[in-house]
Amino acid sequence: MINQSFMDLAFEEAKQGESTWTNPQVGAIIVKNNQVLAKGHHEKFGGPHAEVNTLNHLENIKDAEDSTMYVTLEPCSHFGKTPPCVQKVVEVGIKHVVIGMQDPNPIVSGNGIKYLQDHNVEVDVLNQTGGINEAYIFYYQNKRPLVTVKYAISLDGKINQSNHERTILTGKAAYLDSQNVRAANQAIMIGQHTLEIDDPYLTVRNQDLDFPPIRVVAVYDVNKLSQDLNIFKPSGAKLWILSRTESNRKLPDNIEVFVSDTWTPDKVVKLLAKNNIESLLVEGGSRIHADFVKEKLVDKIIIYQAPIILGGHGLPAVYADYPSSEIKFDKVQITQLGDDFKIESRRSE
Ligand code: AOF
Ligand code: ZN
Repeated sequence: MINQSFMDLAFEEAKQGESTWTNPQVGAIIVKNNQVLAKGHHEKFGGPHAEVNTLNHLENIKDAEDSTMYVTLEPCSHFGKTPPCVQKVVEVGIKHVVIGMQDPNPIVSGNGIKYLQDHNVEVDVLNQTGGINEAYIFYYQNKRPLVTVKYAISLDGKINQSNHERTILTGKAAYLDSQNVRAANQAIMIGQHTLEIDDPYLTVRNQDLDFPPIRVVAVYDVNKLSQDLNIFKPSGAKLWILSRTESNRKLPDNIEVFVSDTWTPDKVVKLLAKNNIESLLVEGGSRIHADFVKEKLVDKIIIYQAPIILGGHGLPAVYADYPSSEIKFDKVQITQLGDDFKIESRRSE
């Protein structure tokens, strides 16, 4: 018998994993005679998997015998940073494993289920994500990071008062939310114009992260950037500079330069995919947005809209020099944040 409320509990456990970086959030519950005997989740990148943590939380490991494990993701079958969880599950005598979803990671996908079945463990797969691991799932299904484009606009759809200045449009609640959006992504990217006009740090300031997002800037020539830019201030966050030239000076350890003749969105996304980066937040400006729209590399949008009309010569959020490139979005969510609105939407399938 399968009890959905136990799987819901496992998803709640999974969400407590705060520092899983490119690893998935995973939660597990051990149930016997309709009683929850133990709960656990994957706590930290590189640390024990949820299944093992849960078994470790049992008062007596013998209680696992003939029990049911509810686990949000297919238990792993590979020797990675830790030994395979399926071996442990079989070894302790669990008789039934209820799985939220098959692991999209090809190293495991289906192999964990097969191993369990081959060892006479009953397996059920519910095909539920619990609303977690959006980027993880996307990355393995599409072999590239999930790209979110994020910007703030006025009521007349502009991101600034003029091309040469930064305009702060939204209030404190939107600012705090945007910090959380940064924290939820593994890389944040801007173009050269935004780098020079806005001079951002691109760091997450409202929380202390074990793995802050990698800051990615696309520029023409790394050697022509002012050393006074905030992005060069000492930081625990990595900085990847995508340049057309090599750097002619030694840079601090947190900075890496990648060289190519052009840095099209496709190339950027491939570089990130090669480095196992599952999510990218593109934060401006309007030309880089246009580049991503042109290549249809926008999977999500997050817009903060402020109750102000700017008029004048400000830029639109997507400033394109091509006739049209339509991308449709759905699953629109609108939240009010102070006086501003947050509009969040996923690209239509
Ligand atoms: C996790 N936590 O609770 C489970 C995972 O890098 P490794 O060796 O820790 O392996 C990561 C892979 O293990 C991950 O992509 C997924 O396929 C599988 N399951 N991973 O980090 C967990 N159950
Ligand atoms: Zn595992």
